[in-house]
Amino acid sequence: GVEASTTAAWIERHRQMYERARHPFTVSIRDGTIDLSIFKRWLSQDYLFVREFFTFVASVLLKCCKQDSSDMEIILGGVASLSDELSWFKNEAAKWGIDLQVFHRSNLIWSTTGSSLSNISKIFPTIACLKTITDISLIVRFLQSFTEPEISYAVAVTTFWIIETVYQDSFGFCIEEGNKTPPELLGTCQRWGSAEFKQYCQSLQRIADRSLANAPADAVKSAEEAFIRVLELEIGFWEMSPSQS
Ligand code: HMH
Repeated sequence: GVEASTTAAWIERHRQMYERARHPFTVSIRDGTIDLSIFKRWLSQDYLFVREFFTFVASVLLKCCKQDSSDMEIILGGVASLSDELSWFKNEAAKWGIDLQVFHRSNLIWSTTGSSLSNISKIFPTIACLKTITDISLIVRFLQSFTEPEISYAVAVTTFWIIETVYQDSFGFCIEEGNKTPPELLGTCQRWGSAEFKQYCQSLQRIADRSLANAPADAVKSAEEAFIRVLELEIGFWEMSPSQS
């Protein structure tokens, strides 16, 4: 039947913030003024993010199995697309001459030892690297809190939907009519801006709306808070890649 979309209403209610998530960084890709060194930095940061994002997506899959296995195919499709994304990052990094391992090793030590910043800086004196890792840990820790079993499927899947949608919206804009996106960045924009990725995001949105329609009021409230927090964190993530060098 035709039901009002809760998530569409949230986009309207928080439109200003939603639009800010289409950040000057991606706008600078679209208008062709992007500094390639900044693009490369974003690429290594996002690679780290995606590695951590797996844990979150796995937890959504687990909640889905327990609650509503009819969504299984869509969520599994998300896992498959992430797996594809990791290989894509490795290829892309090689193309740009980026050493992903440096970032990855630093991140590993950071997350497994929970060391203090001063300890880490003794091991990895590269400030840029350090900053990246602390910034990423904000969004990663936020996502980790959603893997707890007490967090309902409705809240987790809504969070999943908005995370994917921010990228879909931002990179989709870079390949819309009138773009001056540099040809060497079109592949990146296609990855999240394609019609296929858009359909996947729309499937996630339908799942989120249906789950929210059946969720208790406090879960709906938590999901809206998570929605806002994701937008803030995504904006923060783009801020790591300033549009001006
Ligand atoms: C920070 N948000 C961030 N990275 C991504 N790759 C996505 C969303 C979409 O998968």
